[in-house]
Amino acid sequence: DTIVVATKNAGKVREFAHAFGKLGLQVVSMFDYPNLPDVEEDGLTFAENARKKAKTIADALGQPVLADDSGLEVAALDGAPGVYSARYSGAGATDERNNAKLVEALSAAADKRPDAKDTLADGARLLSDARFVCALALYDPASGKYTEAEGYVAGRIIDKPRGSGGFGYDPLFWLPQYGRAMAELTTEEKQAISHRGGALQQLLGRMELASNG
Ligand code: ITT
Repeated sequence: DTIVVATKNAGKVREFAHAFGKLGLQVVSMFDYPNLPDVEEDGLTFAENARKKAKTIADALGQPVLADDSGLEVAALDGAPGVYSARYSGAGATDERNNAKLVEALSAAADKRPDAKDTLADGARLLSDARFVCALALYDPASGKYTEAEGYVAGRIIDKPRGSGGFGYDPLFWLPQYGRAMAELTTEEKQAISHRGGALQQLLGRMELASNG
């Protein structure tokens, strides 16, 4: 059996493939459907964007589709980059450029904030509290119904990248309770604590409830 995930993000595909693989489901992503339209992510919330991605692709394919809209909310930046996380560094944004921009934006004002005084053993500065948010939406064109879930994980932004796992802002996302950055976790470990893992767990519960009537 397969599940279609409306994403072109290779990091997300890897995480969904890992999670759904355990359930015996194979993930099909937008890399397998290169001719489908790009969905304009103009929603004001993660949930809105997730619903739009799921519905657009599900209507095009005529089958249920799961979508993920996610991002980073940084306290010292009043919640930015938020829904703009993927495009934070502008046109041609890459994970590297987004990370560089984040450290630059936070370093400038860091000296003035009491929460930016702490350092790790390697000298990295803790620049701000932050959280990852993940909104999942599964849309079934046959019923016209959405199943939705949201997950969060709290951490702190560091000014020097650590680790080579994960994707996106993971090398800059410090998890105080684990003493590691998100990019220093295996896919399995990340799944157990991440915004995406939490949202997926909740979604699976809601899907079971739905299929049980
Ligand atoms: P799709 O819309 O095709 O799924 P995208 O990369 O554009 O791919 P989003 O619009 O949801 O996805 O943007 C999410 C951005 O937030 C992503 O580019 C990352 O930079 C960041 N992000 C989301 N989840 C993350 C995670 O688990 N670890 C690190 N960064 C994450």
